[in-house]
Amino acid sequence: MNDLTQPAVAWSLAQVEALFALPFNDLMFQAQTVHRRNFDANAVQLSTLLSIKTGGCSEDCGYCSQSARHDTGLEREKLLDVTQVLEAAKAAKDAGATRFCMGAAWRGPKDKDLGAVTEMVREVKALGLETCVTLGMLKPGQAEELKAAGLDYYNHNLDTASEFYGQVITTHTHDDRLNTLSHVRNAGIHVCCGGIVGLGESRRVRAGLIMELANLNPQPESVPINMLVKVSGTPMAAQLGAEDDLDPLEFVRTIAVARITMPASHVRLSAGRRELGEAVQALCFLAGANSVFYGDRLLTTGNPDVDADEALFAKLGLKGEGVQGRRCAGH
Ligand code: SAM
Ligand code: DTB
Ligand code: SF4
Repeated sequence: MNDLTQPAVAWSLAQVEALFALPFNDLMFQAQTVHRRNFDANAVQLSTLLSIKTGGCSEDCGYCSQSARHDTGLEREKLLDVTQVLEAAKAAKDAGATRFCMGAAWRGPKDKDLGAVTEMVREVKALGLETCVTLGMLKPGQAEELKAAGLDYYNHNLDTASEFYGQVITTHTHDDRLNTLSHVRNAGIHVCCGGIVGLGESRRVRAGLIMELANLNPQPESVPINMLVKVSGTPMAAQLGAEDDLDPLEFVRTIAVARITMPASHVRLSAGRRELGEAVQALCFLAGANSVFYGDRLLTTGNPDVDADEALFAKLGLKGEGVQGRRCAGH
């Protein structure tokens, strides 16, 4: 078997495509080997999400329930108060989450909104949780304000390969995403950056996405991989039929390739986990996924409830834990 796991200066598309093309068992073996070298193989990091500002987003991301341009029946809400956020954060902590992620449906935060979010970050952090926010594109100086409030992670996904980006989103560009990611990095905030699959993209596009993520320097500390949840009223739900659904084993391959190419990153099973079912999730953990969104809701769509996750973790002998589960030193 070819060892494609050696650190590369930069991953080429051909190398990443070669990983995707491996016989399944060889791919799983390589992914599991890389995983065990870097992490406790039975530990899963638990992040809980809260939508702090729902709906009415100016952007046109073709998969998203929260775009003002799509008629998904979602009610637009204003920014939550800090007391509502703290209540949810306490509940997440009591349930065992170690990171609390707050998401806002914005193209980017206005300065007055950022003030309210920094207060949320301070208060959530004071509970002893890691903090993460996802607020869209940042202007110069905004990442520094978030950092000063104690923000640990900023989530901003590349979502899909640059060649496919314009077929899914037209109101901002792939380069805009890279620009925000560099603001986040330069401010000294950890990067949470992943993507979405199941958009009817080819394997080459999936490989391109993983290559672009793996070639971020440094690599993102967290890599959420979302499986499209078809929300009725979105362009993606209108365009894609059941025949376009991503084969679950191809999703597992995507996780394995992310693990091999980003050996020290937490790879997170994100949207669409409920639809994957237990057996596919178990294969994803074997392929090197070691983080999940934990809690009954994501932003606007459902997630396995906490009881179901506890039962699954018990069956698999997995334990929920934070970054202290890492074996090697680093971020
Ligand atoms: N507005 C911010 C942004 O775009 O960065 C943050 C929130 S946005 C909802 C976060 C991520 O959720 C997107 O980048 C996408 O990967 C994922 N996502 C959104 N809608 C989804 C859906 N219907 N199915 C799967 N993933 C989805
Ligand atoms: C990410 O990559 N996935 C999360 C988080 N980052 C913000 C969001 C998933 C959203 C799924 C669709 C919804 O619930 O609206
Ligand atoms: Fe807005 Fe983010 Fe949804 Fe795009 S993915 S429409 S930017 S909330």
